[in-house]
Amino acid sequence: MKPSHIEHIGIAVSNLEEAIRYYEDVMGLECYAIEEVADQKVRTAFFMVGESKIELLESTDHEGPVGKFIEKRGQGIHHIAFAMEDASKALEEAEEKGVQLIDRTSRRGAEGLDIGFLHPKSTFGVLTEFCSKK
Ligand code: CMX
Repeated sequence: MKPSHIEHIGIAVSNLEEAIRYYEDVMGLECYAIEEVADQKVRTAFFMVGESKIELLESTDHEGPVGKFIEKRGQGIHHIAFAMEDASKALEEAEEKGVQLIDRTSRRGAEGLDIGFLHPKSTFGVLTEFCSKK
């Protein structure tokens, strides 16, 4: 298992529109998609930076993962997502190496990608996502 690149960095924000304005006006990036991911209880906005992306995450439910994160820790970097050949297989391999998983198999995430998470308790405090296009 080896990631090809950082697919995206997820950033938890309280107000998606305000954060989009910052990335557009100050950073000069273009928001190319806004998408609600009901399953994850978030609204997302995407910006390309080279071959990686910034994914802004606004919670749609204070009991959802991003709602709870902001309540406990405030806005900020929420997760790092690595592009893998096959997210399900990568999850399986990580588990074999003793990593605690959040998802045992991949599920459908934003942009139609297959995604799955490793638990931050097992990854030095960084919520880690695997993504693949399959
Ligand atoms: N990064 C690092 N640590 C985190 C974290 C994060 N994003 N989210 C929670 N934690 C830590 C908490 O600080 C807490 O630590 P302590 O026990 O030391 O206080 C611990 O994990 C448990 O946190 P919690 O608030 O009780 O939350 P839960 O255990 O209910 O859930 C987690 C935590 C990571 C399992 C859950 O957020 C999850 O399943 N995340 C994966 C899905 C997700 O985040 N989806 C949103 C993004 C979707 C997308 O990209 O489209």
